Amino acid sequence: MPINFSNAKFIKGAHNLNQCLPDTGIEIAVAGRSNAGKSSALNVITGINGLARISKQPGRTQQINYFELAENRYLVDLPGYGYAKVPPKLRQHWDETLSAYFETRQSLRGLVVIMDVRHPMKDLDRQLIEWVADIGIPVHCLLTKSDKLSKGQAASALEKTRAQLMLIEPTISLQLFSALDQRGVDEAREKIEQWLLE
Ligand SMILES: Nc1nc2c(ncn2[C@@H]2O[C@H](COP(=O)(O)OP(=O)(O)OP(=O)(O)O)[C@@H](O)[C@H]2O)c(=O)[nH]1
Ligand SMILES: [Mg+2]
Repeated sequence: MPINFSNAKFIKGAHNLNQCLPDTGIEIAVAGRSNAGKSSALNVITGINGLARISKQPGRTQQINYFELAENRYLVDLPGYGYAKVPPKLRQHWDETLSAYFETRQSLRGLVVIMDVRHPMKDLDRQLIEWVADIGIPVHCLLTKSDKLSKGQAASALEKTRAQLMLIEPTISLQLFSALDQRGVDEAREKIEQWLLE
């Protein structure tokens, strides 16, 4: 039974662990710096324009957002990190909540880390990837906004990042992506589908 990404439906947003969906399904989470292009990637992967915006709250509210793809199969949009204007208390809340999420969530079968191809592997990206890989959660990286670079520049960013990821955990996969020209969308869907059906 292949996954039909265009069935994605926003189910709920959670601010605390006790508001999360019951830990009984199979889910793939998406994380990345604020403004990296997470919402845009989710929209082109599902093919639903505005899907990720549905859950956007006014102000700087951030949430763990659940999108149902099929029975018991979910995409989870995690709060972005690295946004300088987030109040320290809120940042601490998410640091603690997401640590607990990664460490305890049985349903979580893979993490897609979204990075701007022009600035990959910032400190917070690296910390997240090292930590999640250490827990044993599979990681796939999307180097997005690749439309902003020439083919040669993008290829060299890909190889440089691949070498850095190899040193962290050799099983981490990565690819070029663009929400603008939809480069890499099929490859991203394949990875997510493979994890969801494993
Ligand atoms: N050129 C280009 N622009 C992109 C791409 N993906 C996202 N953008 C732009 O980057 C900006 C941020 O995109 P979002 O998808 O909102 O990023 P986000 O990670 O969801 O941001 P937050 O939810 O605020 O953390 C927007 O202006 C997008 O139009 C891409 O592949 N190519
Ligand atoms: Mg967003």
